[in-house]
Amino acid sequence: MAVDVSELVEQAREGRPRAVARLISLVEGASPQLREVMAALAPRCGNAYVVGLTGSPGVGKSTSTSALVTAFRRAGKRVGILAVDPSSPFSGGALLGDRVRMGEHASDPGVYIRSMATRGHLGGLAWAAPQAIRVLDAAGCDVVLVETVGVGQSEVEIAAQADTSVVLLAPGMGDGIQAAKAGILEIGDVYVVNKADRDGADATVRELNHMLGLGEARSPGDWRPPIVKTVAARSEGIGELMEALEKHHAWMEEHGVLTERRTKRAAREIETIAVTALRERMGELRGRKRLGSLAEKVVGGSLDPYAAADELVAGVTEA
Ligand SMILES: Nc1nc2c(ncn2[C@@H]2O[C@H](COP(=O)(O)OP(=O)(O)OP(=O)(O)O)[C@@H](O)[C@H]2O)c(=O)[nH]1
Ligand SMILES: [Mg+2]
Repeated sequence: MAVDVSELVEQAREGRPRAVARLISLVEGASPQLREVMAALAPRCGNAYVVGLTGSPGVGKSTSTSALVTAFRRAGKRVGILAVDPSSPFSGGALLGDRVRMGEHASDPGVYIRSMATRGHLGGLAWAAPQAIRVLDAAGCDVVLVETVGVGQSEVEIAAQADTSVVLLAPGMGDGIQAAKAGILEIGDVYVVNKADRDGADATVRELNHMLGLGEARSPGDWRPPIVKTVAARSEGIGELMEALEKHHAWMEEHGVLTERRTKRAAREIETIAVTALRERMGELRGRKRLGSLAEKVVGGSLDPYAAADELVAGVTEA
Protein backbone atom coordinates (compact mmCIF):
# COMPACT_ATOMS: atom_id res chain seq x y z
CA MET A 1 0.00 0.00 0.00
CA ALA A 2 1.34 3.41 -0.95
CA VAL A 3 2.08 5.78 1.88
CA ASP A 4 2.18 9.55 1.88
CA VAL A 5 5.91 9.80 2.44
CA SER A 6 6.19 13.55 2.92
CA GLU A 7 3.49 13.44 5.55
CA LEU A 8 5.21 10.56 7.34
CA VAL A 9 8.52 12.42 7.31
CA GLU A 10 6.80 15.52 8.66
CA GLN A 11 5.19 13.53 11.45
CA ALA A 12 8.49 11.84 12.28
CA ARG A 13 10.08 15.25 12.42
CA GLU A 14 7.44 16.32 14.92
CA GLY A 15 8.52 13.40 17.03
CA ARG A 16 5.67 11.00 16.45
CA PRO A 17 7.02 7.57 17.27
CA ARG A 18 4.58 5.73 15.02
CA ALA A 19 5.76 7.67 12.01
CA VAL A 20 9.38 6.88 12.85
CA ALA A 21 8.53 3.20 13.27
CA ARG A 22 6.66 3.23 9.98
CA LEU A 23 9.61 4.78 8.14
CA ILE A 24 12.04 2.22 9.52
CA SER A 25 9.67 -0.56 8.47
CA LEU A 26 9.72 0.85 4.95
CA VAL A 27 13.51 0.68 5.06
CA GLU A 28 13.63 -2.79 6.54
CA GLY A 29 11.09 -4.12 4.08
CA ALA A 30 13.01 -2.55 1.18
CA SER A 31 9.80 -0.83 0.16
CA PRO A 32 9.49 0.40 -3.41
CA GLN A 33 8.97 3.81 -1.81
CA LEU A 34 12.42 3.71 -0.28
CA ARG A 35 13.84 6.16 -2.79
CA GLU A 36 11.12 8.63 -1.99
CA VAL A 37 11.70 8.17 1.73
CA MET A 38 15.44 8.72 1.41
CA ALA A 39 14.98 11.78 -0.77
CA ALA A 40 12.62 13.31 1.77
CA LEU A 41 14.99 12.54 4.66
CA ALA A 42 18.20 13.75 3.04
CA PRO A 43 17.93 17.48 3.84
CA ARG A 44 17.17 16.69 7.47
CA CYS A 45 20.09 14.35 8.11
CA GLY A 46 23.55 14.96 9.50
CA ASN A 47 22.77 16.12 12.98
CA ALA A 48 22.87 12.91 15.00
CA TYR A 49 25.96 11.67 16.80
CA VAL A 50 26.11 7.93 16.15
CA VAL A 51 27.62 5.71 18.81
CA GLY A 52 28.09 1.98 18.16
CA LEU A 53 28.27 -0.54 21.01
CA THR A 54 29.82 -3.91 20.33
CA GLY A 55 31.08 -6.80 22.39
CA SER A 56 30.51 -10.46 23.18
CA PRO A 57 27.02 -11.67 24.05
CA GLY A 58 26.08 -10.89 27.62
CA VAL A 59 28.89 -8.42 28.20
CA GLY A 60 26.35 -5.74 29.10
CA LYS A 61 25.69 -3.80 25.92
CA SER A 62 21.96 -3.35 26.50
CA THR A 63 22.44 -2.48 30.16
CA SER A 64 25.09 0.08 29.22
CA THR A 65 22.95 1.45 26.42
CA SER A 66 20.07 1.93 28.82
CA ALA A 67 22.31 3.71 31.34
CA LEU A 68 23.69 5.93 28.58
CA VAL A 69 20.17 6.80 27.48
CA THR A 70 19.39 7.98 31.00
CA ALA A 71 22.52 10.13 30.99
CA PHE A 72 21.84 11.63 27.57
CA ARG A 73 18.24 12.33 28.52
CA ARG A 74 19.42 14.19 31.60
CA ALA A 75 21.54 16.30 29.28
CA GLY A 76 18.36 17.11 27.34
CA LYS A 77 19.23 15.05 24.27
CA ARG A 78 16.78 13.12 22.15
CA VAL A 79 17.99 9.57 21.75
CA GLY A 80 17.43 6.82 19.21
CA ILE A 81 18.35 3.23 19.94
CA LEU A 82 18.86 0.85 17.09
CA ALA A 83 19.32 -2.75 18.12
CA VAL A 84 20.58 -4.65 15.13
CA ASP A 85 20.41 -8.40 14.96
CA PRO A 86 22.54 -9.63 12.10
CA SER A 87 21.98 -13.28 12.92
CA SER A 88 18.22 -13.41 12.74
CA PRO A 89 15.74 -12.88 9.95
CA PHE A 90 13.08 -11.96 12.50
CA SER A 91 12.63 -8.54 13.96
CA GLY A 92 11.98 -8.46 17.62
CA GLY A 93 12.38 -12.06 18.68
CA ALA A 94 15.91 -11.98 20.04
CA LEU A 95 15.33 -8.53 21.40
CA LEU A 96 12.61 -9.32 23.88
CA GLY A 97 15.12 -9.20 26.72
CA ASP A 98 16.26 -5.82 25.54
CA ARG A 99 12.71 -4.52 25.61
CA VAL A 100 12.67 -5.44 29.27
CA ARG A 101 16.04 -3.79 29.94
CA MET A 102 15.00 -0.70 27.99
CA GLY A 103 11.57 -0.73 29.58
CA GLU A 104 12.16 2.37 31.66
CA HIS A 105 12.66 4.36 28.46
CA ALA A 106 9.77 2.88 26.52
CA SER A 107 7.31 5.56 27.58
CA ASP A 108 9.75 8.47 27.20
CA PRO A 109 8.73 10.53 24.16
CA GLY A 110 12.35 11.65 23.73
CA VAL A 111 13.52 8.10 23.12
CA TYR A 112 12.99 5.87 20.09
CA ILE A 113 13.75 2.20 20.44
CA ARG A 114 13.88 0.16 17.32
CA SER A 115 15.12 -3.30 16.54
CA MET A 116 16.08 -4.55 13.16
CA ALA A 117 16.87 -7.96 11.75
CA THR A 118 19.05 -8.08 8.70
CA ARG A 119 19.89 -11.69 7.95
CA GLY A 120 18.64 -12.83 4.61
CA HIS A 121 18.26 -9.23 3.59
CA LEU A 122 19.62 -8.40 0.21
CA GLY A 123 22.57 -6.19 1.04
CA GLY A 124 22.30 -7.19 4.70
CA LEU A 125 23.36 -5.11 7.61
CA ALA A 126 25.61 -2.80 5.64
CA TRP A 127 22.63 -1.86 3.55
CA ALA A 128 19.86 -1.58 6.12
CA ALA A 129 21.52 -0.08 9.20
CA PRO A 130 22.71 3.22 7.71
CA GLN A 131 19.26 3.89 6.33
CA ALA A 132 17.58 3.22 9.66
CA ILE A 133 20.13 5.56 11.26
CA ARG A 134 19.10 8.19 8.72
CA VAL A 135 15.48 7.87 9.77
CA LEU A 136 16.35 8.39 13.44
CA ASP A 137 18.66 11.26 12.53
CA ALA A 138 16.00 13.00 10.47
CA ALA A 139 13.47 12.41 13.25
CA GLY A 140 15.50 14.76 15.37
CA CYS A 141 17.59 12.39 17.47
CA ASP A 142 20.68 14.12 18.80
CA VAL A 143 22.27 10.78 19.56
CA VAL A 144 21.76 7.37 17.98
CA LEU A 145 23.04 4.37 19.91
CA VAL A 146 23.53 1.27 17.76
CA GLU A 147 23.78 -2.03 19.58
CA THR A 148 24.57 -5.29 17.85
CA VAL A 149 22.75 -8.28 19.20
CA GLY A 150 24.02 -11.81 19.00
CA VAL A 151 27.25 -13.14 17.66
CA GLY A 152 28.78 -12.70 14.29
CA GLN A 153 31.44 -10.98 12.35
CA SER A 154 29.30 -7.91 12.11
CA GLU A 155 31.07 -6.00 14.84
CA VAL A 156 33.43 -4.43 12.39
CA GLU A 157 30.54 -3.69 10.07
CA ILE A 158 28.61 -1.96 12.84
CA ALA A 159 31.65 0.00 13.91
CA ALA A 160 31.90 1.27 10.36
CA GLN A 161 28.48 2.89 10.77
CA ALA A 162 29.32 4.78 13.92
CA ASP A 163 31.03 8.08 14.62
CA THR A 164 32.37 6.59 17.83
CA SER A 165 32.78 2.86 18.45
CA VAL A 166 32.52 1.60 21.97
CA VAL A 167 33.91 -1.89 22.51
CA LEU A 168 32.79 -3.64 25.69
CA LEU A 169 34.62 -6.38 27.52
CA ALA A 170 34.04 -8.05 30.86
CA PRO A 171 36.40 -9.80 33.25
CA GLY A 172 36.71 -13.55 33.12
CA MET A 173 35.22 -14.02 29.69
CA GLY A 174 38.56 -14.72 28.06
CA ASP A 175 37.74 -11.61 26.16
CA GLY A 176 41.23 -10.27 25.74
CA ILE A 177 42.35 -13.09 23.51
CA GLN A 178 39.06 -13.26 21.66
CA ALA A 179 39.18 -9.55 21.12
CA ALA A 180 42.55 -9.75 19.46
CA LYS A 181 41.27 -12.50 17.18
CA ALA A 182 38.14 -10.64 16.25
CA GLY A 183 40.11 -7.56 15.43
CA ILE A 184 38.04 -5.40 17.72
CA LEU A 185 41.21 -3.92 19.12
CA GLU A 186 41.43 -1.95 15.93
CA ILE A 187 37.91 -0.62 15.88
CA GLY A 188 37.44 0.74 19.40
CA ASP A 189 37.52 4.47 19.99
CA VAL A 190 36.53 3.88 23.59
CA TYR A 191 36.91 0.61 25.53
CA VAL A 192 34.69 -0.36 28.41
CA VAL A 193 35.49 -3.03 30.94
CA ASN A 194 32.02 -3.67 32.30
CA LYS A 195 31.04 -5.82 35.28
CA ALA A 196 33.81 -4.19 37.25
CA ASP A 197 32.05 -5.51 40.34
CA ARG A 198 33.46 -8.89 39.41
CA ASP A 199 36.91 -10.27 40.10
CA GLY A 200 39.51 -9.69 37.49
CA ALA A 201 38.34 -6.33 36.18
CA ASP A 202 41.68 -4.68 36.86
CA ALA A 203 43.52 -7.55 35.21
CA THR A 204 41.33 -7.15 32.14
CA VAL A 205 42.07 -3.42 32.06
CA ARG A 206 45.82 -4.14 32.31
CA GLU A 207 45.69 -6.77 29.60
CA LEU A 208 43.71 -4.48 27.34
CA ASN A 209 46.04 -1.59 28.01
CA HIS A 210 48.97 -3.79 27.09
CA MET A 211 47.36 -5.02 23.89
CA LEU A 212 46.31 -1.56 22.82
CA GLY A 213 49.86 -0.36 23.33
CA LEU A 214 51.38 -3.12 21.21
CA GLY A 215 52.68 -2.30 17.80
CA GLU A 216 51.60 1.22 18.11
CA ALA A 217 53.25 4.20 16.53
CA ARG A 218 51.06 7.11 17.46
CA SER A 219 51.93 10.65 16.64
CA PRO A 220 51.08 13.51 18.95
CA GLY A 221 47.49 14.59 18.47
CA ASP A 222 46.38 11.05 17.66
CA TRP A 223 43.47 9.64 19.57
CA ARG A 224 44.42 7.21 22.29
CA PRO A 225 41.39 5.06 23.09
CA PRO A 226 40.61 5.36 26.79
CA ILE A 227 39.56 2.40 28.91
CA VAL A 228 36.60 3.01 31.19
CA LYS A 229 35.58 0.68 34.01
CA THR A 230 31.83 0.39 34.55
CA VAL A 231 29.21 -1.46 36.51
CA ALA A 232 26.44 -0.77 34.06
CA ALA A 233 23.87 -2.61 36.14
CA ARG A 234 24.36 0.05 38.84
CA SER A 235 25.10 2.92 36.45
CA GLU A 236 28.59 3.20 37.89
CA GLY A 237 31.21 4.66 35.58
CA ILE A 238 28.59 5.90 33.14
CA GLY A 239 29.59 9.51 33.86
CA GLU A 240 33.17 8.64 32.86
CA LEU A 241 31.91 6.88 29.75
CA MET A 242 29.88 9.97 28.81
CA GLU A 243 33.01 12.06 29.30
CA ALA A 244 35.03 9.76 27.08
CA LEU A 245 32.37 10.03 24.37
CA GLU A 246 32.33 13.81 24.61
CA LYS A 247 36.11 13.94 24.39
CA HIS A 248 36.19 11.69 21.36
CA HIS A 249 33.49 13.73 19.67
CA ALA A 250 35.37 16.96 20.36
CA TRP A 251 38.65 15.44 19.16
CA MET A 252 37.02 14.29 15.91
CA GLU A 253 35.56 17.73 15.28
CA GLU A 254 38.83 19.42 16.04
CA HIS A 255 40.79 17.20 13.66
CA GLY A 256 38.25 17.00 10.86
CA VAL A 257 37.83 13.29 11.57
CA LEU A 258 34.07 13.47 11.99
CA THR A 259 33.54 14.76 8.47
CA GLU A 260 36.14 12.36 7.14
CA ARG A 261 34.44 9.37 8.75
CA ARG A 262 31.02 10.45 7.58
CA THR A 263 32.24 10.92 4.04
CA LYS A 264 33.83 7.48 4.04
CA ARG A 265 30.62 6.06 5.41
CA ALA A 266 28.54 7.75 2.73
CA ALA A 267 30.89 6.40 0.07
CA ARG A 268 30.47 2.90 1.44
CA GLU A 269 26.74 3.38 1.62
CA ILE A 270 26.53 4.47 -2.01
CA GLU A 271 28.68 1.55 -3.03
CA THR A 272 26.53 -0.91 -1.10
CA ILE A 273 23.33 0.42 -2.64
CA ALA A 274 24.86 0.26 -6.12
CA VAL A 275 26.23 -3.25 -5.66
CA THR A 276 22.92 -4.41 -4.21
CA ALA A 277 21.11 -2.99 -7.23
CA LEU A 278 23.57 -4.69 -9.58
CA ARG A 279 23.19 -7.97 -7.80
CA GLU A 280 19.43 -7.69 -8.03
CA ARG A 281 19.71 -7.02 -11.72
CA MET A 282 22.10 -9.93 -12.09
CA GLY A 283 19.52 -12.13 -10.40
CA GLU A 284 16.93 -11.02 -12.93
CA LEU A 285 19.23 -11.95 -15.78
CA ARG A 286 19.85 -15.33 -14.23
CA GLY A 287 16.12 -15.76 -13.91
CA ARG A 288 15.71 -14.98 -17.58
CA LYS A 289 18.20 -17.73 -18.41
CA ARG A 290 20.69 -15.28 -19.81
CA LEU A 291 23.42 -16.64 -17.57
CA GLY A 292 22.36 -20.20 -18.38
CA SER A 293 22.60 -19.71 -22.12
CA LEU A 294 25.99 -18.01 -21.78
CA ALA A 295 27.18 -20.95 -19.69
CA GLU A 296 26.04 -23.37 -22.39
CA LYS A 297 28.07 -21.45 -24.94
CA VAL A 298 31.14 -21.61 -22.72
CA VAL A 299 30.70 -25.37 -22.31
CA GLY A 300 30.22 -25.72 -26.06
CA GLY A 301 33.41 -23.79 -26.69
CA SER A 302 31.83 -21.01 -28.74
CA LEU A 303 32.52 -18.41 -26.05
CA ASP A 304 35.24 -17.99 -23.44
CA PRO A 305 34.21 -17.19 -19.86
CA TYR A 306 35.66 -13.65 -20.02
CA ALA A 307 33.71 -12.74 -23.12
CA ALA A 308 30.63 -14.31 -21.54
CA ALA A 309 31.13 -12.26 -18.38
CA ASP A 310 31.48 -9.11 -20.50
CA GLU A 311 28.18 -9.88 -22.14
CA LEU A 312 26.54 -10.46 -18.78
CA VAL A 313 27.91 -7.20 -17.35
CA ALA A 314 26.71 -5.34 -20.44
CA GLY A 315 23.27 -6.82 -19.83
CA VAL A 316 23.32 -5.75 -16.17
CA THR A 317 24.16 -2.14 -16.88
CA GLU A 318 21.95 -1.62 -19.89
CA ALA A 319 18.79 0.24 -19.04
N1 LIG B 1 27.47 -8.20 37.72
C1 LIG B 1 27.12 -7.41 36.73
N2 LIG B 1 26.19 -7.82 35.85
C2 LIG B 1 25.86 -7.00 34.83
C3 LIG B 1 26.47 -5.73 34.67
N3 LIG B 1 25.97 -5.17 33.56
C4 LIG B 1 25.07 -6.02 33.05
N4 LIG B 1 25.01 -7.15 33.83
C5 LIG B 1 24.15 -8.32 33.62
O1 LIG B 1 24.65 -9.08 32.54
C6 LIG B 1 23.57 -9.70 31.82
C7 LIG B 1 23.69 -9.37 30.33
O2 LIG B 1 23.51 -7.98 30.15
P1 LIG B 1 23.02 -7.34 28.77
O3 LIG B 1 23.05 -5.89 28.95
O4 LIG B 1 21.78 -7.98 28.32
O5 LIG B 1 24.19 -7.81 27.83
P2 LIG B 1 24.26 -7.69 26.24
O6 LIG B 1 25.68 -7.48 25.90
O7 LIG B 1 23.29 -6.67 25.76
O8 LIG B 1 23.79 -9.12 25.78
P3 LIG B 1 23.33 -9.58 24.31
O9 LIG B 1 22.48 -8.49 23.73
O10 LIG B 1 22.59 -10.84 24.56
O11 LIG B 1 24.59 -9.81 23.53
C8 LIG B 1 22.30 -9.19 32.45
O12 LIG B 1 21.82 -10.15 33.33
C9 LIG B 1 22.74 -7.94 33.18
O13 LIG B 1 21.94 -7.67 34.29
C10 LIG B 1 27.44 -5.32 35.63
O14 LIG B 1 28.03 -4.24 35.55
N5 LIG B 1 27.74 -6.21 36.62
MG1 LIG C 1 21.71 -6.79 24.29
